[in-house]
Amino acid sequence: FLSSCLCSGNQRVAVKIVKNIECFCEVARSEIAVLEEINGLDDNNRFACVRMLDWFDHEGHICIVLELLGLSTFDFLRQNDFLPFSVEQIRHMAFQIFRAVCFLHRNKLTHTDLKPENILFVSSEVNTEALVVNSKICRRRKLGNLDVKVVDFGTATFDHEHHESLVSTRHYRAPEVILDLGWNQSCDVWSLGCVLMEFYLGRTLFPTHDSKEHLAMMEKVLGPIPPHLLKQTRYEHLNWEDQNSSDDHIRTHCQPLKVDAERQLFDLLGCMLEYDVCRRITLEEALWHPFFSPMRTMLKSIIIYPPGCGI
Ligand SMILES: *[C@@H]1O[C@H](CO)[C@@H](O)[C@H](O)[C@H]1NC(C)=O
Ligand SMILES: CC(=O)N[C@H]1CO[C@H](CO)[C@@H](O)[C@@H]1O
Repeated sequence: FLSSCLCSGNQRVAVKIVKNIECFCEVARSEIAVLEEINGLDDNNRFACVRMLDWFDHEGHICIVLELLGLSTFDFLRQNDFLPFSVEQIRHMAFQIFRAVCFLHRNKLTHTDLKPENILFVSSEVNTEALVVNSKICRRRKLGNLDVKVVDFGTATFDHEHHESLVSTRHYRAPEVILDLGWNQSCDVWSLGCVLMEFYLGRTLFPTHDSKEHLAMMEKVLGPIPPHLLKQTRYEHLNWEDQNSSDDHIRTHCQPLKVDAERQLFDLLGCMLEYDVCRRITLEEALWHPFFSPMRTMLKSIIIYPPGCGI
């Protein structure tokens, strides 16, 4: 439950008020610990993770005071009739998100719940522009500032902590989580692959609420799941052909990735949506992918950056 208020000093902040129920309090306490740790490691605010300003207990409700941010990327897409973001916009947002999450990974954390709802614009100032789509004029809301931040660290998990077997919101859940093979930082990479696809398509890549259908959709879009991964699970064979209604749903909603259009973006997405975690790209590697060359060139003209998430 999130609300904003006017606090002393006239600084507008966001206050996350947590229901006075034990399981929610536990998540909130965990979020506070994570935010204290990662904010403390980033004194100069170089990485796009939300800043916690304070926290307190109000009659048993834990309240977390956070910097006030703008709309989530999900709400923006929704208010914009699900018109996709341009590749340039995706590049700009992805670079910030990847640096932020790579920073978490370097510090032995996995976010586990990356999705458009948890990526917020820093400012929601919008202009409206008119553009012609299919010879009709439509109005598109256009953001003045594409800077984003990652929020919601309630389920972020340190390497040494217990790893819940089921993590992530359905559409962004990695195959190793669905197949119960264990997970680490790579599950964030998968989720971010789905998020970028959603930015590109304007709609979710895998629109489903069922694990088996979810795996079938992955196969439709990305090709067959390697048998050695399935062998370790209760999903012995994925024989989708004898499925009925679900098959139509998959056919209408999932098309194989078209690689030609935006070659570098899709090459990067292919490396992120890799079934086998041993072969999946890490975010540190992803930041050096040619897709981000324009961002690096821009930065290099200002300062020489060390390799890794520091770029
Ligand atoms: C995650 O697990 C896979 C498979 O065990 C391993 O190859 C990879 O290096 C791990 N990634 C991290 C960041 O620990
Ligand atoms: C014959 C057959 O496979 N029927 C299935 C059709 O789909 C529904 C819903 O997914 C299943 O419950 C049936 O068993």
